[in-house]
Amino acid sequence: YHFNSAIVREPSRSVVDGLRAGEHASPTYERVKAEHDDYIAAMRDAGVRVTILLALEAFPDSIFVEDPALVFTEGAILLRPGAASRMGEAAAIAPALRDMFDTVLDLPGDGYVDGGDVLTTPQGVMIGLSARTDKTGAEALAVCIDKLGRKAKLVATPEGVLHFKTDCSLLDEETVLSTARLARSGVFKDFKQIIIPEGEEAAANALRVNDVLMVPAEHPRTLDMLDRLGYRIVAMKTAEIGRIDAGLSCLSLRW
Ligand code: CIR
Repeated sequence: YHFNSAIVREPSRSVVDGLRAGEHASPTYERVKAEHDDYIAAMRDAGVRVTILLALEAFPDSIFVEDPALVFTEGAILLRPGAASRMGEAAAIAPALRDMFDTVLDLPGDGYVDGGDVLTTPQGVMIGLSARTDKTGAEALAVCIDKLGRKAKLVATPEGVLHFKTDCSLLDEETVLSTARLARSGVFKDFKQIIIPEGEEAAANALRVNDVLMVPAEHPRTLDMLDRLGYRIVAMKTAEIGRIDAGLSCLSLRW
């Protein structure tokens, strides 16, 4: 969670057509843009150098740069997003990554992985199998991660949850924030676990960046709980991006 650098992408006007699993009404471009501007400002306040890529009208979900690639200080990996409308986002972000990283690996084979399914921890990298990330893709990714000198392990995402990280985030070296439904699987048995209050599951996608913890602003009990635990909280509005199933981690690639 110590980061110097991040990549974000400006929302496109087409963001109103972003994918969503439920029946949510569309977000407005203006309100998404406002949430995105606040996010960039919060990242900079946290000491991160932010590179802003241009909007891509052809890809409504391309603001969620976390999904088509995975980055570490050691190098980047171009993924293959599991939603048909998002597959081209990997090629679109490739030139920026090749500019910024000496090593850029391509996910080999024909499997799928969304970066939202990948949780990097000091103990290793967890790859959640989901409707977007299949076993072929996850196994190929584990090989790439190994090449970059890290260890990866495949884990399960709860049924009906978009991404592994929809339901969890890393708070510090040894602590995760998790929904009860994900923690029940035992996946975090080697961590200290902080469980999200019932009904605030969407708060699980928080984002620790250096000294601060960005937390979705719409979840008062979670904010209060984390504040009491001593984290330096920055409450971030996520209601608009939430309409298209996104949270705070989705909006950047960090290293
Ligand atoms: C999608 O369904 O792909 C987007 N509407 C939301 C992606 C959220 N990304 C993430 O959690 N990493």
